[in-house]
Amino acid sequence: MLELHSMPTPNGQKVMIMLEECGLPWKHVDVDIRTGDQFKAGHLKLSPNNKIPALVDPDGPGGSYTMMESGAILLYLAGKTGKFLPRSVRGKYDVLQWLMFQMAHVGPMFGQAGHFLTLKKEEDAGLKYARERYLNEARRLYRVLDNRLAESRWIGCAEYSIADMAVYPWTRSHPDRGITEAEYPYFMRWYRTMEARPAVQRNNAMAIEIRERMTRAGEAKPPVNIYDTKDNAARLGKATGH
Ligand SMILES: N[C@@H](CCC(=O)N[C@@H](CS)C(=O)NCC(=O)O)C(=O)O
Repeated sequence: MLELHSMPTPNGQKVMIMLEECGLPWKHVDVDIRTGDQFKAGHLKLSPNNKIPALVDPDGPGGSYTMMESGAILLYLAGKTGKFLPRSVRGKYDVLQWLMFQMAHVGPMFGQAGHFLTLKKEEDAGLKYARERYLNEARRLYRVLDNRLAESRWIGCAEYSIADMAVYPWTRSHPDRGITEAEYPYFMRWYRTMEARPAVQRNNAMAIEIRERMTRAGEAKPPVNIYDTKDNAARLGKATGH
């Protein structure tokens, strides 16, 4: 059975949606990044960059196969099942462009916007600059998505694909970024279509369940601040003997 070593953050959820869409048997192995599970030796073997998600396929190419990087995992599952990545050369490269767009822009920029906007710190000029920079960039990226969805029913191409699955979980916080039906109507139409999909609904319900289970399991453990980059570098160094 496929194992997803993860936590239901947007990067974890995009793989959960794909696994559900493909109807593959899989299980979630909880990796709580709030209590430092990503720095454990067992997880670092699967994901040397100390991040979730990681996938273990016991029935992979040449035997058991492990993977990090959510975009690569989506491509792997699309290759394994022959689903959600068009066979036509044009369609395939259309989807790849938009998958890369998600990985290079939507994920990192929305992530930074979320970080700075929710940072509990007295606002100074530096924090104001960071908040404005990433919020503006997030809203610009929503504009790119809205423009794309004005001309294409789905993000990657004319069919539902891994590009849609990659973008959706990142956009669940769109109300907090001031994204409205009036200003982003094509994005909102797509978003509703995504939410009507049974696999997406199963993901959303599982994400709550898994997060609650992980919160209960982590209650007694000391927290790790994933934004403390100095501490995180030291943890990685210690875990890998450097
Ligand atoms: N590009 C990576 C990003 C993965 C990533 O940033 N994961 C975050 C959670 S969404 C994480 O594991 N953070 C833990 C840490 O930074 O220690 C992917 O798409 O898989």
